[in-house]
Amino acid sequence: MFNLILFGPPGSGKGTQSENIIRAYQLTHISTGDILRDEVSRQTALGLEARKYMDNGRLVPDEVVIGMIGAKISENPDTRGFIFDGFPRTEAQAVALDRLLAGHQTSIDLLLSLEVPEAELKERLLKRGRISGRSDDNEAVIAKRIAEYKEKTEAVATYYDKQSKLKRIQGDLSIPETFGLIREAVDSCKKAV
Ligand code: B4P
Repeated sequence: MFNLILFGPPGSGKGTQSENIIRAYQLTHISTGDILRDEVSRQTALGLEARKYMDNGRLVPDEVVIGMIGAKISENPDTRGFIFDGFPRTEAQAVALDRLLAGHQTSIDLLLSLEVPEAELKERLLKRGRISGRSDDNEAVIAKRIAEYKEKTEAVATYYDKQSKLKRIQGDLSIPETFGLIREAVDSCKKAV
């Protein structure tokens, strides 16, 4: 199995580049943002709870998100590997993910960190907000999401850097150009090819 984390601040292109990676490497995509938005749109109990956090730019509590991930990993025993998009977002989530994967005799191979300047992040998310109407893509919530990222999520990169699994990727190029850099990084990690 080849297991990849796509990491970065809100709007750095995790969802966008995940689509390219899945096509190229046939990995199973697990996006906590997509799962949570699906729960919200179906108005499940979990969704109604999660919405309170998402609409305020805050992270959904660790225990909720970790439970969702454990179920998804168990549902895909024969996969070539997973791409984790938007997870882990706290050090506690990273520790839980390592433990969950160890329970399936596998582990994270690579964390790709998409690096994008803050002004560009804000511009992208405001633009998406105008087109998609996503309720968390407005100026006040975007600022909170970026602050939350700095306070709680950045530490995840350090956690995997200590395991020599971190690779930084320039994320403010065009979508194909950034994907070219991702391909180079994944292909140099021999298990993926
Ligand atoms: P996510 O769904 O993960 O969303 P995101 O971080 O905002 O966006 P992403 O980085 O995927 O950006 P995208 O490709 O779409 O999280 C949403 C919320 O869910 C969080 O705030 C949190 O509340 C909750 N949540 C999710 N996971 C959680 C977890 N593990 N724990 C707790 N809470 C969790 O790109 C954005 C825009 O930029 C798009 O419009 C795209 O077209 C554009 N773009 C992308 N690449 C570009 C490029 N190279 N050039 C120009 N534009 C580009």
